[in-house]
Amino acid sequence: MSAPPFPPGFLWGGATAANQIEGGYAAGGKGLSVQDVLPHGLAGPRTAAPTPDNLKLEAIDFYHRYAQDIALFAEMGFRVFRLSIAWSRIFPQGDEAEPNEEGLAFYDRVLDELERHGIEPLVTISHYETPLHLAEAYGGWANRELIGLYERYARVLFERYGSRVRYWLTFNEINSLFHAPFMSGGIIAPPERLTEGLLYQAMHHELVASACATRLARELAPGAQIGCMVLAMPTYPLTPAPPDVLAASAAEHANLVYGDVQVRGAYPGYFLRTLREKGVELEITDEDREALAHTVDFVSFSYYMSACESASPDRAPGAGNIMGGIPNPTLPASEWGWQIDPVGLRLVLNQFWERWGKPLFVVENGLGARDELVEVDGVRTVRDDYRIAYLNDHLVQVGEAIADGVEVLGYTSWGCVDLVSASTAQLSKRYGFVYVDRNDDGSGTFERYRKKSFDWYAEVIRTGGANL
Ligand code: BGP
Repeated sequence: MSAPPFPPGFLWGGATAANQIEGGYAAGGKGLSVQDVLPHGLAGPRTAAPTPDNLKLEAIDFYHRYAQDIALFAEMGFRVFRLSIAWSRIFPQGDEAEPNEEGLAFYDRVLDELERHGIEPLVTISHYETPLHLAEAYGGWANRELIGLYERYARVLFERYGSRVRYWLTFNEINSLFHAPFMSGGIIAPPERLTEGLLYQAMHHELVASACATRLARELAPGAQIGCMVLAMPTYPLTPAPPDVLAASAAEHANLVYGDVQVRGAYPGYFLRTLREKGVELEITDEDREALAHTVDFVSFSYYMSACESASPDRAPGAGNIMGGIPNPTLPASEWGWQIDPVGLRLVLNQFWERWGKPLFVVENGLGARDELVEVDGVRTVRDDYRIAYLNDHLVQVGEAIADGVEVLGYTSWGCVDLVSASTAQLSKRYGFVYVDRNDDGSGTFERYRKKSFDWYAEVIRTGGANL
């Protein structure tokens, strides 16, 4: 057998987001974020104030247990850990003049702990965590003022952590805005104003804000590498009929436009045509155009599934997570209907590399499943062979893409410790190598247990992928 294709400096690790792990929703001066009023995830509705059934309020208590979790990641040999900074810990309302020192100090401690274990941080600046006040008082990202407020927040982060964090992501899954306007963009608008035009304008504001942060990083944190982050979902034509191929290509364009702007610095022609046809006129200032020219250093993405598209007017309704899409009849699916397609990951890596020529980072991938805690020789564990199989098959395809010549910086498996699911807001949809004793009804001890996949992943990292 030939040597595994993963380069020696490959960044193996795991990924999380503040609202899904931290808890401590009101601790240390933290303000509310949109997540604190979303007890049911994507299914909605949002509540007027935090309610006890919202598992994110305590999540898995990483806020108090981060040292224990990071030690477990170190035990697996992680070289990188993806975390997000909760915007409302730093600016509780989002629009204060000065940041909250207690919030900043918390991330100092987390970074200290990572440093102690030689784990590189990968920081998402905004992961579905818009401060609630910015949603309620400003209407979220539909309001141009958020660009300046985000820039102020990013400035504080670069000044405080710029010398110790090399890899930054500006917005998690920036292309989810149309599919989850409130969770993704804090957008609140009366139904008659919640139009496509408004969402395109919000998208533009996020793209400008992302570019402004990149420009700022060049000045304040010259060693920093700034990445965009998109939800990648390759879309295949449902049949080989050219209209279906065209429909699939249009669905892909709707996602690729974000990377096109963040990598190339301007809106592509196909997108301008879409706007014209929809009668949408974006407000784009000269300053916006200048800002957009500040493009990213690398492209990161989440990958869970692929989907199909068809030109047929009676196309089946969407299934799956945020993006929907027609299920692929040739593929198996997870319990939540997410189509399992390891080869799609190789395809997407090649597509992004050929399109943008920037180093790529797989910053989310994994299998959500219901795990059963069992006792083996007096030790509590989960026999999650299904998860091992999923991750193994996907990592094999990452290896294939590297062998194809694609530059891949690293791989962070999603939810390396069990966390609250974004779409269901429950804990029973688990992704981790580490089981957390917490249940959907809020019961549990918060104890951590190593699953079978824990030892498997440690071995993947130790051998540089030779055991795949
Ligand atoms: C992505 C999000 C994550 C995450 C993941 C898994 O869309 O960036 O926050 O949760 O999907 O989704 P879920 O938790 O819904 O299973």
